[in-house]
Amino acid sequence: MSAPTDVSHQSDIAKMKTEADGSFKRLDASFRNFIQKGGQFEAERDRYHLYVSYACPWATRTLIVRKLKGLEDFVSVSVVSPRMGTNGWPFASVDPFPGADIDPLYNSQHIKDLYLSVAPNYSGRFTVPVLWDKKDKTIVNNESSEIIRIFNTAFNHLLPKEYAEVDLYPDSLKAKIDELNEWIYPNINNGVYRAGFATSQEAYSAAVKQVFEALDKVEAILAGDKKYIVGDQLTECDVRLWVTIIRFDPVYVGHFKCNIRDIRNGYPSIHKWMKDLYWNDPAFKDCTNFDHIKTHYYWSHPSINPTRIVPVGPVPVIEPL
Ligand SMILES: N[C@@H](CCC(=O)N[C@@H](CS)C(=O)NCC(=O)O)C(=O)O
Repeated sequence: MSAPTDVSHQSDIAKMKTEADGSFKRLDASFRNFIQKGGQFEAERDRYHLYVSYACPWATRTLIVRKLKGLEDFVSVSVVSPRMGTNGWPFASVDPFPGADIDPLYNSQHIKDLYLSVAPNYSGRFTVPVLWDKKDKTIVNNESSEIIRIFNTAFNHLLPKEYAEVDLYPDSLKAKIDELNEWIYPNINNGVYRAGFATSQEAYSAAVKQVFEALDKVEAILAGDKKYIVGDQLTECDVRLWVTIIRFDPVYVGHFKCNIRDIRNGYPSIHKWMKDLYWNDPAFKDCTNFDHIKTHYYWSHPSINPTRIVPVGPVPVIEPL
């Protein structure tokens, strides 16, 4: 038997390289199929499985939308351990962290096993979320922005009216949502990573400036007690931004050096919007696990935090309303 191929350059975040100027570039996701009528992947009850980490903002987007759309019986979920090591994300069978699951389908040890079972020559990173098809035993999609669009519409004909009617990307607001996604993603969602993973002062300084300029813009949008970012209803824009904002004070301020201001003291309107969603909508609170969030970042990036010490604060991790 030949020795297994070494994929540690894909699974070990400590081996990840930045660009020549020290900046971090995120690779595009590889599996981009949709669930749709007449296609390979039809909407069916209990056919799909979602592999997530509570720590990961991209995965948490999909968890929140699954709950907002009442898809619990259609899409089952497994949560990995937050301690992402040299083999990437482990299941509880390898690292029984509280709140982590074993892989109920194949008893995989790591997320990478699923990718390699589908595509033995896969050359990308072994990321979560993964939307998995239990019938064809393959990956449907591993790009959260597309998975939330799938969840928004693909199962509507099978859902009770109250859930079918939830529309996070309504026709009337599409143009505005697209416009906001276009700058919120690079400057805030991915901006904090560009600051945190930078390996040169210049790349870091440029990224952190963009993060705070974009937060200033969001603060202006939410000023005057506005409940939602676009129009007067919850949209995917709220979900996509919220997963980054909820991690900001506990993680990004310290670990990713995004410390010009924090949310609780520096952005009153964003802070209120964030707390409203957390305390008033169970889809947000129930999909948030601060222990997984803090442990993941401070433990999993030894090049940024070699001692792996997880800071105690902020206390409380989220303030009351
Ligand atoms: N484009 C992907 C990005 C997902 C992503 O980067 N996930 C991170 C966790 S926050 C991951 O799994 N990283 C593992 C690695 O890079 O080794 C999405 O939005 O779904």
